[in-house]
Amino acid sequence: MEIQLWREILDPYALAVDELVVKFSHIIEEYRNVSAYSPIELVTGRVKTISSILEKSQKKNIPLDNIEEEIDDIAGIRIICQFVEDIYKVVDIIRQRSDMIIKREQNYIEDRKKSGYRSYHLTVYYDVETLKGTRRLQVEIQIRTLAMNFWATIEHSLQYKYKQNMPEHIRERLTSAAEAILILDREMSVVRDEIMDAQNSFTIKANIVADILTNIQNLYKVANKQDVIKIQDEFFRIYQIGDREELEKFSKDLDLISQRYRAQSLR
Ligand code: 0O2
Repeated sequence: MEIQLWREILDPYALAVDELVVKFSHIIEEYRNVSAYSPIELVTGRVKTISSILEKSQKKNIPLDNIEEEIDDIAGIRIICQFVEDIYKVVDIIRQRSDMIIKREQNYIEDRKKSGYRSYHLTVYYDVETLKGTRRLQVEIQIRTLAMNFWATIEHSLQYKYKQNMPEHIRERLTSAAEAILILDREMSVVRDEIMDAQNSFTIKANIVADILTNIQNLYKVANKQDVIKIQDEFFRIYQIGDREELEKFSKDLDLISQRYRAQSLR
């Protein structure tokens, strides 16, 4: 096939990859903007090289006229997460979107490959707008943890180096490394709960502080200025200690004080 024809075929896939990388990166932004933990750590994308497409079509006996239908990873997105739980969260996020229609799901985490490969694969239909109109393309989204990605990247390079002839001792090493990665992901899942607790605690504390500040601001309108300054100093003292329970107690006491002042001002 002529190079120009390949360009015409691959161009819309490049657009799909660019758009999807922006969209998934924006999800990270949305989480960060509300100080929440993002299930997506990193997003990358690539269009399969011509030689890799030809190699796959030869291996799978796919006629060149059918490559777009039968090779579903011409456009590939890779989403890297910190924890296994995040992968399922990302799958849910994708399921709920209207701009990606899931065609196929392959859960190589539950059902890992003989090689030891683990990852969650989604093949989705995604529309791009071109000069010739709307094109519905297939895109493969691979979702995996940092640890799974580390293993897969190394294994992929070794596969490339040795083709079908990977020495047995290297294959064995890779299998035991895959086992170690599995254990690492499980260990990290335990830490994830701790991180979630810390994040929740952070959000709760931020909300208490916001309530206190609103109350103090309102007190300036109805209470004696010297009294409010004393309350404010006490707040700064407790805030510096950083104890959430103390802050909670202070906030409740302040609610009562505010109610009393409000009642007085209504008399
Ligand atoms: P690339 O672009 O070089 O990574 P199927 O349609 O299921 O019959 P297919 O299309 O090969 O067969 O799908 P599969 O098996 O889900 O693999 C798709 C991609 O997953 C591969 O792309 C790899 O990126 C990744 N993958 C699958 N198995 C392995 C594995 O054992 N080790 C590693 N490192 N990656 C794997 P390609 O086609 O290899 O191309």
